[in-house]
Formats: sequence, structure tokens, C-alpha cells
Amino acid sequence: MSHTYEAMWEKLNLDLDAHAGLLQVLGKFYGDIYLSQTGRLRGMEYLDFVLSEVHGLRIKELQDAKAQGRKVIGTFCVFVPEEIVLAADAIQVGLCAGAEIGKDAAEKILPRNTCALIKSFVGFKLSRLCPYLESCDLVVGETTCDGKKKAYEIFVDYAPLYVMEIPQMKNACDRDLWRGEVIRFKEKIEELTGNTIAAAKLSQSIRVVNDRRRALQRLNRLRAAVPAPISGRDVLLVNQISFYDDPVRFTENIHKLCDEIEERVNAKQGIAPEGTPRLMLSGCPMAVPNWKLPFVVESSGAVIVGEESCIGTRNTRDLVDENGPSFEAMIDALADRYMRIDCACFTPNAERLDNVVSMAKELQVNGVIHYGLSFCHPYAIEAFKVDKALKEAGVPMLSIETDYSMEDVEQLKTRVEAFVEMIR
Ligand code: BJ8
Repeated sequence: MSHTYEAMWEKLNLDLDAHAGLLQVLGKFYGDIYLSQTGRLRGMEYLDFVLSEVHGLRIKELQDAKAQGRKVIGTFCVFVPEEIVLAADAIQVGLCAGAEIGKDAAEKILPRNTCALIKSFVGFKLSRLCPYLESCDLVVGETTCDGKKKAYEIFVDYAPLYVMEIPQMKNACDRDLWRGEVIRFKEKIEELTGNTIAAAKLSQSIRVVNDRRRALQRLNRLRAAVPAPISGRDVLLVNQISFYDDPVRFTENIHKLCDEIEERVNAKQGIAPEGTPRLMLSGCPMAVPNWKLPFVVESSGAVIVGEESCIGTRNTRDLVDENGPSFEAMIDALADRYMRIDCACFTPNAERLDNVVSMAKELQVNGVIHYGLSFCHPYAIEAFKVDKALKEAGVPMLSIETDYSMEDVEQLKTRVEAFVEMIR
């Protein structure tokens, strides 16, 4: 990334030396994992460009928007309803939390046995490394897992934070609680932006976010073809970028990418030959630049054809009903759609088991890799039930727990290769 942006980073009070180091590592990592692939689709150039400008052009856009009075809202979870943020003419960005770089700083205030995602967002803040975090007028946390919930109590001393309460169960009273939280969030965003959210604006933003989900659904349908027309790595990148790119521009570009994939599918061309073992990932989200496991899997003779994850179908599967005739009906539709998210933080969480099994069948996978970040109890414990459900459906599963360090790459490779060999 060019040095054109240095003045902007300085103004954001980034630690310029450490930040330069981060960009260098990111560039090298991206080259090795992404640009080294052969037979990539032309449409991926847009994603390469957006990623290459991740701390440049997009941050400049956010700064320009802020100069015009718009607010930037950062999030860590797919429960935060972007529709509300957009309807108040603010911008929502998913905060990455996928790198190890601020770990040492984070471990000074968090226990070492905290999941890497939590350490990452705390570490980024303490080390002044993330221009997104530093651009935020508000960061929205949520009461999902205990680790995040308690880390926010510390994080609030470092960033403007607001926490949404996410219920733990899905009974009628939980849905009522959640609807109340959607309203409370709307009021907070209205207060922050000074904009009252009108029904027409909310209806429009529901369409914008649904359109992005529809584009990602189209991508997921197309990539399910045999042979797989696009690598799992590339689809992961598309999903990751969906969290911070402008939603309308992103949607347009993903449809263009899909048009190209459609041609490939019609010509029966694949990124990997027919017969390559097809795998699905399931579990914890993979935030930028956490590309380790997909890289290991796809360099072990398999292709990833689906992600049952918040950076995957858990975030795109359900649309918000667009036919709400009134503001209240739209709030109901939002509450209902978000309550369908099957995060392992819910108990019980039977929908997730059903979703994993039906996805595995629809995608005709040969196996599933369950991915848990070390010290993530909700997903680690739920892996047992996922395994059982998949076994009953005749689909083999490999459970992997790891973090963001590269130390275990060889060990992971050995385990993944053995699994691929077994299912071949
Ligand atoms: S809806 S998956 S984005 S909470 S990996 S921090 S759960 S200890 S990220 Fe998530 Fe929302 Fe759920 Fe999705 Fe905790 Fe586990 Fe760490 Fe996690």
C-alpha cells in the first residue's frame, strides 16, 4: 500500500512503525495465499484491489464521510442490525480481529487462555494498529460468549462502546427481549447521528442489506457446482470483505463475479479437477487476515465448497421480510430474522445441527472440518453434537482447534492431509 496515506494514519494516531510492519506481513501473506493461486477468476481483481486498499482507500472514504457529518459504527458480531445503522445514514464496518499482532499487549490485561479473536480486537486497540477501530464513533459489542462479554467491560475504557444484549435461548420471552434491544439500538443510533429513522429509510436499508445477502447466496449456489468453480479461499475473502466494503458497490461487483462463475459452470470448468475431495468448514468465524486453515486445506488436495460460519452462510442464509407495511412491522421483521442466527452461544442450538447436516448434503461434501478457536467453549463443546449429527448422516468430520499463530501449520497439514486421504 502506498505511503500516500501516512498523513491520514498519523491523524488517526496509529503507531506508524508497527502499522508499517503489519502491512508488510499482510502483503506477503496475501501474496503467498491468494495471488499464488492459478486459474483465478477475473472478477477477483476487484477483491484484490479492495484488500490492497484495506487501510488506504476505504479508510479515506470513511474519513471523507465523517467530514460530511456521517458516523462510523464498528461491530464484532453478525447480530448487530446493519439495517438500522444504514437507515440513520451511518456506516457500519465489521472490525477484523483476525491477526495475532497485538497479542502481547492484549495479554497484559486479558488472561492468556482467551480466544484469539478477543485478544486480537483488544490488542489492535492497545497497539493502535487498526484504522477502522480508530475511525469508529461507536463500537458495538454484544453479550454472546462470556469471553467477549467480560472483555467489553475492560474495552470500554479504551473505546466508545455500546453493548447489545443477545438472549441465550429462543423462547417467546427471549424474542421480546431481543426486539426491545433492537429498539434500544435504534434509539442509540438516532441519538449518535442526530437522525430520526423514518419508515421509508428503514425499508430502503432492509433492501440494501438483503441485496448483499442475495448476491452472496447466488455466489454460494454457484460455487456448489461440480467441479467447484472457485476456491474456498476466494469465497472466504469475498465474505470477509462484505463486512467493510460499501454494500451497494460490493453487491454490484459480486454479481459481476457471479456472472463469470456462471460461464465457468456452464463450461464445466473447475478451479480443481472433478473428483477433488469437497470439504465444508463449520464453526467459528474467520476474520481478516485469518486465512490459515483454508490455505492448509486447499494445499492438502481438497477444495472448500461451503462455510457454515458467521463469515459464511450463517450471515447470509436468512433475509429480512421486505413486506412490512409499517415501521413496527419492519422492526418485528428485523427481530425475527436476527433471532434465526444459530450461534453456538444459544442453548439449545438444534437449528445449527440441522443446518450443518442439510448444507453438507446439498453441497455434496465428502467431509466437514469443524473449526474452533482455542479457548472458544461454545463451539468446542458444540462440536460433539455436530460430529454426532454428521455421523448419523454419514458425513465424516475432523475437529480442529487452533489460533492465529503459524506455529502449528505443519501439524495441521498432517492432520488435514490424513483426513483428505481417508475421505478420498
Ligand atoms: S453470532 S459466532 S460473530 S458471537 S470465537 S469471541 S464465540 S470465544 S465470534 Fe461470533 Fe456473533 Fe456468534 Fe457469530 Fe467468543 Fe468463540 Fe471467541 Fe467468538
